[in-house]
Amino acid sequence: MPDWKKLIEGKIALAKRGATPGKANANNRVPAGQTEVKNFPVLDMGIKPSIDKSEWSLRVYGLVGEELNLDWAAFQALPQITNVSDFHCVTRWSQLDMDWQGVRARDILALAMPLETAKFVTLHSYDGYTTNIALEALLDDDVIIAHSVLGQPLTREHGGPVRMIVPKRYAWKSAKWLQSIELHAEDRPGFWEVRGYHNYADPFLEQRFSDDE
Ligand SMILES: Nc1nc2c(c(=O)[nH]1)N[C@H]1C(S)=C(S)[C@@H](COP(=O)(O)O)O[C@H]1N2
Ligand SMILES: [Mo]
Repeated sequence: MPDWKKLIEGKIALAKRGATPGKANANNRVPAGQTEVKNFPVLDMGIKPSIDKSEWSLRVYGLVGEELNLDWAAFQALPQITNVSDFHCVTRWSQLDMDWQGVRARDILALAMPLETAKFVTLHSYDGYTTNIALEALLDDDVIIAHSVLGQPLTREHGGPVRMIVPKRYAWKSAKWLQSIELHAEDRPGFWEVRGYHNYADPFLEQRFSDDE
């Protein structure tokens, strides 16, 4: 059992610690308060579920016209893309040029035919983690349900078999070990969002905590 209290307090302390001025790179791709890294750190709550592809499925449910249950073969058969984006963790590291490969989230959502009333989403993960986001945000071109990065299938520690990638938000919105996508009419704060993290989480606006603008 991880020491939840310690993990949560430790992560919040990292996110709150003073910014490191002057570290933003020349093209301004590293947001304020972030430092560029190249070693792709691992960050999670310490439970790293092991899910075999033969047992893996992705469910889309809630306010949908047709509930969806994709197994691995069905997921692989969908149009595959590569999207290069930057990854910003609220604990103040950013890694640039991540070449995520997988299926556009909007292609998978379209298969489930979201109802008019569906406005918000909860991403549920195999480790029990949740995070919330507006449905519209998942329809962007760069949002990908990824199975590979840096030329390799996603390792278990980075969320394999499949994780969400939402480049325009801090990385806690990019749920690892993605299990299901639940659509609702109202917004339902997820694991970190109920613990004071910002609901929207734009790294370029430094929306770290709910009391930031
Ligand atoms: N399921 C799940 N997804 C998660 C987390 C988690 O604890 N569980 N942590 C989030 C946080 S805070 C970050 S910074 C990124 C880190 O991804 P990485 O470990 O691949 O670098 O995953 C996000 N997705
Ligand atoms: Mo994070």
